Amino acid sequence: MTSTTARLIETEYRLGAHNYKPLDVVLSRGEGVHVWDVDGNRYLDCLSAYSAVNQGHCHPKILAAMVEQAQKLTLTSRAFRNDQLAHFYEEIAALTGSHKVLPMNSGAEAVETAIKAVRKWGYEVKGVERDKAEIIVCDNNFHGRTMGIVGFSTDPDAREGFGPFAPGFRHVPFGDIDAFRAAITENTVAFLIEPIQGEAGVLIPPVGYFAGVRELCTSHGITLILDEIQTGLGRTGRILAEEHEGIEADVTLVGKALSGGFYPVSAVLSNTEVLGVLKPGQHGSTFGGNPLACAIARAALRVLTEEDMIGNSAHMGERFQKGLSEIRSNIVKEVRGRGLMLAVELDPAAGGARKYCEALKERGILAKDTHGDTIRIAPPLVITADQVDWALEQFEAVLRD
Ligand code: IF1
Repeated sequence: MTSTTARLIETEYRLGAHNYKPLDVVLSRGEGVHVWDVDGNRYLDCLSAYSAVNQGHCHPKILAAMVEQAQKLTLTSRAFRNDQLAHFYEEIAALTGSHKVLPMNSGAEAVETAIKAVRKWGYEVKGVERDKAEIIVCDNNFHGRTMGIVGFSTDPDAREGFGPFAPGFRHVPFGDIDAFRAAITENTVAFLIEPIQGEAGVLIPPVGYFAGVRELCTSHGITLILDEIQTGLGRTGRILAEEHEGIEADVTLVGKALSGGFYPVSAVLSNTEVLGVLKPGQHGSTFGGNPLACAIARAALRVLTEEDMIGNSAHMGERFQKGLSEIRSNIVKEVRGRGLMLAVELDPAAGGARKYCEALKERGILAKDTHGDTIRIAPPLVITADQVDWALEQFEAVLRD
């Protein structure tokens, strides 16, 4: 480790809150699937900032759109209109088949917005008794870090010491249709769920689970909210992960790659009924829907489709997953995923995934462990076959017997 890296790490440690324990790599440049540290070492990024850089680092067309808009108009507040918002609405609605859009900034803000809207919908449209609305969520969910959201987390690290929390949430095991059916009451207004649980370790539900969930939500008048903030926008090889399940959510949440990693942009996408309950003055955000965010998001969505990153995600994901599954290793318990949302779960006897991520860093791969024994793998969707094959060589070298 050079003195530059050591000095920057020491300063971070001394002055920064310790709410993260990053790998000891100090990055200074990114381009496509690669990032470089301050010492000039190149890495293949297998995290993509938790799927916020699906389009690859510093995509030139998104950068150009950002620079062009930043020189014209960056923020007006929603007290006035701007010439980017309507175009953003049109383009994201067309791409996702949505009828109403509410733009926010962080993913958590989109989640909180959906919770507010669906509760209001429950009282005003469904007729649930005031302050009795219930939202069903899954064990091991991850939807963000705000008070409302960690209040229904089941992860002790995410919620210990932050109480008291808001009521109105019921928990069911992910993938268990009988448990979901049993949790429904007359006060249930929504089911908030990730199509694939990312932070929990890339957990994929049983075949038919979401078809059953969709049917129960429809028959009981329950709003199905799919949190596609991590799974959406090409990550799983489709524009939205719900396509793998052959269903349509009532409300879809997107964020992260909605800006290609250039700017915090998120959005609540819904049918007309749910977002239709919000009237002027009942919800808002200083930066939500600003012209710079909209211009960046428009470019980020355009390159996803123009450069067929979604098709590449499906093809390279299959190649990557097949290669990982063929590694002969006595510490690999399971390889799972869809598209380029992959995970390698190690046997607990291996001593935890972190040290394998450290070993991968030494071989030029940046990957992140989750929940102790799982290495998550999510490179930018622009990865090529040669880069996948090179990455597989590194994973094989680190994981093989
Ligand atoms: C951190 C995790 C991933 C998300 C889903 C909403 C949000 C996220 C499915 C909130 C955000 C981020 C948060 C970031 C690390 C990362 C993460 F490890 F925390 F859990 F991706 F899995 N829904 N996930 O994944 O979006 O408000 O952050 O924009 O907190 O360290 P946000």
